[in-house]
Amino acid sequence: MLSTTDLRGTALSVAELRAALPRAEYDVEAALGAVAPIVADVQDRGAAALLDCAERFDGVRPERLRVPADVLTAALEMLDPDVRRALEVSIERARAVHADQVRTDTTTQVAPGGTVTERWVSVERVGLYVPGGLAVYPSSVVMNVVPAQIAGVGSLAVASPPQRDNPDALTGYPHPTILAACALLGVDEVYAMGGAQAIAAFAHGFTDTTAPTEGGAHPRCEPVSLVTGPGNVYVAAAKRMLKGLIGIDSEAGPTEIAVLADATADPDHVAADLVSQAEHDPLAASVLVTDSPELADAVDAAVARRADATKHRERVRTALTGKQSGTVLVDDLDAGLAVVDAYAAEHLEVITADADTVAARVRNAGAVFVGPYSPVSLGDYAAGSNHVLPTGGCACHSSGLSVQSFLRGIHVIRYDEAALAEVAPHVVTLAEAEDLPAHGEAVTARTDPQGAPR
Ligand code: HSO
Ligand code: ZN
Repeated sequence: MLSTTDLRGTALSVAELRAALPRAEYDVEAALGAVAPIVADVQDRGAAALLDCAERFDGVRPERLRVPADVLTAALEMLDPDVRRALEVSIERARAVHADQVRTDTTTQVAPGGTVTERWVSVERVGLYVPGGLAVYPSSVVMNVVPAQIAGVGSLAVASPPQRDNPDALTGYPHPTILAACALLGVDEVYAMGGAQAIAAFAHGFTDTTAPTEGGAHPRCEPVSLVTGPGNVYVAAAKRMLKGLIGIDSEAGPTEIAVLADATADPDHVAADLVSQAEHDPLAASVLVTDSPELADAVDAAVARRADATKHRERVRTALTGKQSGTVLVDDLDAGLAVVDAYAAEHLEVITADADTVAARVRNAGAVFVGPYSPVSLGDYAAGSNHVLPTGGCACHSSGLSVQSFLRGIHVIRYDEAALAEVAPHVVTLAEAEDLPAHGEAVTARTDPQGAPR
């Protein structure tokens, strides 16, 4: 079922490896044309445009764009107790891990009387996007909200597409489990808006004419400074388009899993993991990298069995047989490591003898899952790690979502007179080397007021 790329006996450069490996093109650029008028419409017409978009893309016109507080409470009350408990465990573990990411301000004494402090300040207002297309992702509410809250973000809004098939009381609102997850996390600003239009609404803000007036006027959804969260290609295109006006985490593409395995791996477990991520999307990528042709054959047979038996077999099959998925045969684990580093998977599993040592050598991956008992779906829900991760090879330069994503480090510079005088000649020299004498004069005006031009 999985196509095979045989790299045994080859010695390819990183660029050649990248070209040889299975990966789909994910054409965000092509979606820009469709997204531009939507973004412009939301900027022009605000709530009216959001309602029209909902009707057109989600098949339902929400009565209210902002989910009322009593609807959030009702969704939490309706939540299955087992799902509630599972979400609580997920939140608890994510909080434990993300709490350790908090940055402390550092002050470096550069010279006597001269210090540079790095002060960490959270982004003031953020918009978190939670997809709701082929599948709905309450777990993504956890993965976005927890780091933002721990970073100290003061104002936090969530958007997720309105659902046509909700229970009656919730028609036109996001999925009930998403609403319940927001309520559990104490998020009270939730909007029924999805796709590119949601990103545009966050970037530009809008007056919520669907909400009751407060003091004679409709309330505003104020623009945010940063939007995070995964989404489809239109969400990615809107992020690309609005980047600059707002900050973004990344342009997340379809999910990927790579498994680096040797003959010690259980083929059925590897197959289960490859199928698990293929379940997200027909464009999802599942890649096995191994030095064992026997394992590759056994995994392929198990993948075929599991793909036939699983609920979402249509999209699983499409994903597994697409050009983005396949098996890569290598000579040994060193070659395997070169392959997975070149691929830079969103998720990488290492299932080999001495997996810790092998995993420690990995340089490029969004997250690494080590050993036979750390499947990707553990990380999707309840490992404590974040599941919003770089895709499409971006793991060679970017990290997943974390507390850091919601912080800015501000350098605070404080020199006294003597410290400035001591370094002044070097500043003047560099200013002259750049032919920017006024830069030097800003220093000598203080350290040598007689000598400086007036
Ligand atoms: N594997 C997805 C996250 C997810 N899986 C959510 C299930 N629910 C991207 O990392
Ligand atoms: Zn997943």
